[in-house]
Amino acid sequence: DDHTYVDVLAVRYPDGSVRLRNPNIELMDQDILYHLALGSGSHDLVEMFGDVKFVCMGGTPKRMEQFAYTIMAEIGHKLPCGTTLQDISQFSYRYSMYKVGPVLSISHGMGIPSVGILLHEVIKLMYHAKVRDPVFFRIGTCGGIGHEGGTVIISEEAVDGALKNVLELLVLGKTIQRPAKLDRRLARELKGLSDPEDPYDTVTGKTMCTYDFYEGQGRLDGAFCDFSETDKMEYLESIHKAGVVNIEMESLAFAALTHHAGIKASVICVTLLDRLKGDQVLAPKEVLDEWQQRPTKLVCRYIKRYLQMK
Ligand code: R2B
Ligand code: URA
Repeated sequence: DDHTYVDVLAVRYPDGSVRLRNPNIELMDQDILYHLALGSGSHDLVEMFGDVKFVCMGGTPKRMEQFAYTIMAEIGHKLPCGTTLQDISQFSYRYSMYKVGPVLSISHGMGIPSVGILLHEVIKLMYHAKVRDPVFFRIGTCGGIGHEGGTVIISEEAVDGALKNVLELLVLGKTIQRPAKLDRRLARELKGLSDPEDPYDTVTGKTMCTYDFYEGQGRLDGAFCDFSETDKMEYLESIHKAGVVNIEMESLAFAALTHHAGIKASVICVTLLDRLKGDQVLAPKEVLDEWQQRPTKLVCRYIKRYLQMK
């Protein structure tokens, strides 16, 4: 609902399938999606991916494999007898990708460059496979700003380290800007699916996206630090006042590139700590593992609802 009618027309075909804002692709006799180990010449992408409806991304291959198994159980998807889930992109040695019926589960690595490369190829994959109206989710981790560890945060929009709501990219030596907008309605719908009985909060707000985990997020505990604890706290308090509820490292590219492609998208992260209280991730591994299931639960609920409505 953030798109104007004209905007949507420019980036979608009338049937809802993804149109590329790049005239070069349809002129090529094949398109190699190098980092996915797939290609339009070597694979029947319509046959393999034509039924995709949801694309879920998260940082690590292990978590996205787990997500694939979780969504498989939740939607009651059965694999052909005697087969197991396969990492479709295993021979890229870069990203992992699993397909469970209408759901793709893909790892995106850490940071804007990594998720950016993946989004170029996944958006092209949607185009080649003639997928209609796909919905993209990022399920991830973050640092909370005024929210304790274990809180689920749904992003309303993404901002950079200077609170700008745009992704800046250097193209041919010039900086271009793309608005980092997320689908507000989708964010509200996800918030509406949170269970009041959950023993943790689910909140919405602005997400800050940085190019670094340490200095870029105002941490005092990196290998380098040229600012004081007072400087750090002033900065964190100021972004808190500006409505920032969490910090992570991919939302800006995720929001900007999906928006540019006319694809509905949402970012749902769990906080690993409250950055107003510290820098180090201290929670034990078992606790961190349980927390990381929380954004997954919300997305599973959304997907299940959607499939039941059909
Ligand atoms: C959250 O966690 C990672 C850094 O630890 C990064 O990918 C992010 O956005
Ligand atoms: N991921 C981040 O980017 N920052 C944090 O503080 C925790 C996880």
